[in-house]
Amino acid sequence: MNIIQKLNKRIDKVNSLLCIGLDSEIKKIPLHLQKEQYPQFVFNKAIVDATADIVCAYKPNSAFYEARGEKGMQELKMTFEYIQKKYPDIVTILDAKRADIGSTNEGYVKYIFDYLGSDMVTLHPYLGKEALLPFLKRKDKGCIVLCKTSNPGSGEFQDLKIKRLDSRLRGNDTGSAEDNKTMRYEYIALQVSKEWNSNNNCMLVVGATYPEEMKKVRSLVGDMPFLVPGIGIQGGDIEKTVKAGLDSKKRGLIINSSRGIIFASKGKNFAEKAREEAKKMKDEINKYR
Ligand code: OMP
Repeated sequence: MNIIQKLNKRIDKVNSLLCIGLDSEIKKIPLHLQKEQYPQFVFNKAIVDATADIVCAYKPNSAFYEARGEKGMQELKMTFEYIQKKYPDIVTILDAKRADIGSTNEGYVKYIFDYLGSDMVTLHPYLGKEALLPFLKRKDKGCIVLCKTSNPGSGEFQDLKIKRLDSRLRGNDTGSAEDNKTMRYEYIALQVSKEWNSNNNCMLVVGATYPEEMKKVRSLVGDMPFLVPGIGIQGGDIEKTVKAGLDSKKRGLIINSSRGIIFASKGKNFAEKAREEAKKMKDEINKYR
C-alpha cells in the first residue's frame, strides 16, 4: 500500500482529517509529569491513547525534541515506536523541514524514514528536485513540500511574482515576458505535482491562514493532499479551510492543530481535555465536508 493510500484508508476508517501535532515542549507539559524519567514520552503516550480513535495522523515537530539533546531524541524515537506498534494504521509525520544537497539528504532519509520509521517528512523545496531525490524516490514514504506556509511573513518569498509561467499554467508554453502574474508558491505547487510526484508520494504544506491561496493551489494540483497547519492559535478558520481545500473525494487535507489540543489543560486531566478539543475540532471539520 502506498503512503497516500494508507492516509486515505485511515481518513475513511475514522472519518477524520484531523492531525494532532505532538509539539511537546518540555516547559509546557503538566508539572506532575516533569519528574518522570521520560516526561515527553509519557505525555505523548497519554495524548495518543486519549485521541487515537479520532485522528488520521500525528505530527511531532523535531524542534521540541532536539532542544533537549540526547534525551529528547530518545523520547522522540520512543514516541514513534509506540505509535507504530500500538496504532500502525495512523500516519506519522516528522515535522523537520529538511532538505540539503543529495548526498546529505541520504543521511536525513536514514534517520527519519529508517531509524525513526516516520511515514512522512516535511521538506523545503529550495534546493530543487535533483537534490531531493533521496526523499522522493522512497516510494513507501511521503514527502510533504512547503508551498504556502501559515506564518504572517510567508509572502516575502512565496508571493513573489515570477515571469514566464502563466503560459505554462494555461498549457501553452509561449513564455512571453509580460506573463508575470504567477506567484512562486503556485509554481512550487505546479512543479511538485507535475514533475516531482512520479511515485505518487508527494504532498504540499498549505497554511489554513491563507484560504484564497489554498483554493488556487487546489485548482492547480488536482487531488494531491495538503498538510494544513495554522488553525487554532495561529487564527486559521476551519470552515474557510475545508471549503477551499477539500479534494474531489472530500478528503485531501490533513488538518493539524498542536498547542490548541495538547496543551488544552495543564492539570492532571490534560489527556481528557485534549480529547475533548480534538473531538470538537474533528466534528467542526466534518461539518463542512
Ligand atoms: P500550532 O500553531 O500550535 O497548531 O502548531 C503548528 C505546527 O505546524 C508547528 O509544529 C509548526 O512548526 C507547523 N507548521 C506551521 O505552523 N506552519 C507551516 O506553514 C508549516 C508547518 C508544518 O510544516 O507543519
